[in-house]
Amino acid sequence: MSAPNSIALPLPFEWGCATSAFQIEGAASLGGKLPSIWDDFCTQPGNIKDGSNGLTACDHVHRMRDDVALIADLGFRHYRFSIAWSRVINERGQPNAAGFDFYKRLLDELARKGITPNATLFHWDLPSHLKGGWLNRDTAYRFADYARCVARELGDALPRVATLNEPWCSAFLGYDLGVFAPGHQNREESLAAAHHLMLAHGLAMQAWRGMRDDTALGIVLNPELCDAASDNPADRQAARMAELERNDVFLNPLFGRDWPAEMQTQIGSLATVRQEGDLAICAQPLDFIGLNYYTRSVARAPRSAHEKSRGYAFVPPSGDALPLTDIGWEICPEGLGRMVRNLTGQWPLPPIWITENGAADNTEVGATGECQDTLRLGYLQSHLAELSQLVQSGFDIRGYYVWSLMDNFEWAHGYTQRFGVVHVDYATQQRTPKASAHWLSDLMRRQSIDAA
Ligand code: PNW
Repeated sequence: MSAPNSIALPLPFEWGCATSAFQIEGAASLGGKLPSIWDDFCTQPGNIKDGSNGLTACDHVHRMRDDVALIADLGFRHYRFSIAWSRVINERGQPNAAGFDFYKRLLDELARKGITPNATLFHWDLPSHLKGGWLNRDTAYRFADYARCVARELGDALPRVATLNEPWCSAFLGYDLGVFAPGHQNREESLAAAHHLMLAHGLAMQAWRGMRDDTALGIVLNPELCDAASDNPADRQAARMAELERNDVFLNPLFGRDWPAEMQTQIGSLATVRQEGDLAICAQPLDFIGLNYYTRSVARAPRSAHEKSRGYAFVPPSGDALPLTDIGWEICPEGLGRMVRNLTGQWPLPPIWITENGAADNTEVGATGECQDTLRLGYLQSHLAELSQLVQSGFDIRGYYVWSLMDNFEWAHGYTQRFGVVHVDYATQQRTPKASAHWLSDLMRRQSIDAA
């Protein structure tokens, strides 16, 4: 299998793979690690499809050296991971040395293998002891304290840091749809959480820059590309509302713009949630923006009261319009291009990294010991072809990280969905690179040869 000629990216282009702490680490109470809201959420029956949790996950904390060796062997030169806030900060807000020690060893190991780290401070695993979670403004200030601590303890080894991963998921899946921790279903709460998350982002940027000025700082979003279910004006307005919620609520504050009026009217308590000067805090200059792209969505006009509170409802993909991955998401490579064009047309984005892209393909390891994940392979090929077109037409995209290095805890889906280019047998913790991993290795090797 060789790389198709349609994929050609100019160097220096960052090829990487991505993971997040809760999804792979395990060791949930080792060395004073405290619970997060995802630990709590997993204990409530019905929240996680297979009733599982993150207590062991991929046991990455104990297998870190081997996992880093695997990343290096596959030829990835960049690794995106997240730091578990509740591993490194204790209840009194002081650094937990044992927790930091794990990340110091990870960073040493990455450096030894010539892999550049790309760290995210918050990938949804909020420490449980922070009262009120993202509904409490104080959490934003605690996040800045945490950022300051990471800058002090690990900053020397971190060239690039993202504050938040996909704050839309934390706010809206967590506080409105209730499918993510903490599992609330309250529209006003989700908007308050969104504001506090962006405030936390801005405060953390300020806190980090107060400690050092040699780190590239940014944020990772998962912008929406939403098509209307029909040409009917009510459906078209619904698609617009979905994009406002997912894009404008997060991108506007980053560039000092207020929320769109349609979103402001959805939260009666806005005046008490937002304080004078908040917008200026959110709008810290960004060195980069990370964009995660998996699929497009389709919206229709709202019917139920809850749908009306948000102004839209999603139409679940049927597979008729576009083929689906195993998790049921449409495969829509041209959507990556449309999304990047939409965003760059509306906001003055800094350089872009595609910080996640990938597919659920639940193919198991076969009798021959190989994992032929052809669905994922096709998905990656079509999306990388789209990406190289974008780069060739001048969009400033500097890197691509596949989600994910290895199969892991897929949130509310538990271990039922496999996103890894490396297969994990959870009974033995054995790692087996899939066909997609071999193909990516080959592509990365050829790209570096071509550019030499
Ligand atoms: C992202 N949605 O999650 C996350 O950053 C990863 O942790 C996750 O494993 C990956 O994508 C695959 O799901 C999302 O429902 C989860 O729109 C759900 C949605 C979007 C992103």
